[in-house]
Amino acid sequence: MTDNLFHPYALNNTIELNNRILMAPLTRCMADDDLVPTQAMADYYGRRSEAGLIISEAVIIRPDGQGYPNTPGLFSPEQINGWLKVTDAVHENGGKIFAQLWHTGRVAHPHFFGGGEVLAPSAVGVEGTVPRMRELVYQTPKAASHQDIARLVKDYAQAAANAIDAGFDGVEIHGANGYLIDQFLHHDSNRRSDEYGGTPENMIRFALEVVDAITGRIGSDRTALRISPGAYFNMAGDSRDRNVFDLLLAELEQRDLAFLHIGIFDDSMEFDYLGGRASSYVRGNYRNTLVGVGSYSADSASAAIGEDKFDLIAIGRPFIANPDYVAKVRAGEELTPYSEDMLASLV
Ligand code: FNR
Ligand code: 8K6
Repeated sequence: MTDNLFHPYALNNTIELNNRILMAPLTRCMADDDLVPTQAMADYYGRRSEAGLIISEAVIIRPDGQGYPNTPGLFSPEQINGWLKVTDAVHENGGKIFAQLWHTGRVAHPHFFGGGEVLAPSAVGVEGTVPRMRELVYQTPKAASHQDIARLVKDYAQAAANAIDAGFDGVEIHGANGYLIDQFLHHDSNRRSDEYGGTPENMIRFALEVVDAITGRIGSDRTALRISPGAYFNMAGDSRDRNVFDLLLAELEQRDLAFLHIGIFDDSMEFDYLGGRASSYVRGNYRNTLVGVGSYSADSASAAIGEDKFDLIAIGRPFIANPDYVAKVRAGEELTPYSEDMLASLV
């Protein structure tokens, strides 16, 4: 039974979704060498317009946010024009699309932006090498100065304004999966002792500055946020992180965002310091619209929505394998299983 997925849902007075299925943000590394979206990308997103809402693959807000090859940007006029082709294709087919705004922080690599510093909350690097470019070893980042932080906040807000110019219906701030904003929210990566670290109030400051700068620019009705309260990717957990997210959720609840979205690959993962699943923890501490994600089938997602575990579901890998995911689920047709070799091309 997948009935619960096929009811419309109003995010707010501005945006109503035709169904409860979001296409999850999926990095595909297929932009051109100037990080401009291509016609093939417009076709790819256009084919998936039946989703209630598409969240674009993560889009870097400026050059030093890049950590993987050929990830698209939203900081040059050419990139804005490229995205216009994508948003037009989605709108022509009756869909809606948000841009996911991204800075990878300590997961960035200077190989991609012509050398220079890698910025993060603290000078604590990630171990290992860049996926798909294993010859690139992560370097120790520079702890961002107050001036660096102010510039980052401005650049997030500018990227959000650029997203609206590019025809997006809104933005999802990427505050999840161990990237820059998430690095401020976890003790593993934030060792600061100034007003951006050391206490929950200080550790949430950067995230809230970004949220407030963007909502001030494009409106809270068009702004969403993805977070990973449970550390699982490029990040180590710490029981003290719990207090940070408790306070963050209380603050976010007052901000009327379009939605909050969990960043996780498998929502059956449990975190001892969250008392269980990340989605249950957020649901218990945040009353507004919540998007669940992570290894759900249409059936298990519909059941979870029926049990009020979250309001909307984001579907990732099955959407790579099935451009017509929504139509197939609606008709009860069998889905093509996802496999990693599908990442090699845009279908
Ligand atoms: C992802 N995911 C991801 N998350 C995100 O916030 N921004 C991104 O750009 C990406 N990119 C990405 C690429 C690929 C190839 C995969 C498989 C995943 C995570 C994704 O949004 C989602 O949370 C997970 O895939 C779990 O959902 P599914 O796939 O189990 O439905
Ligand atoms: C967001 C950029 C990603 C670039 C390509 C990502 C490909 C993802 C393939 C799966 C990776 C899984 C990592 C999940 C860790 C879970 C640990 C329990």
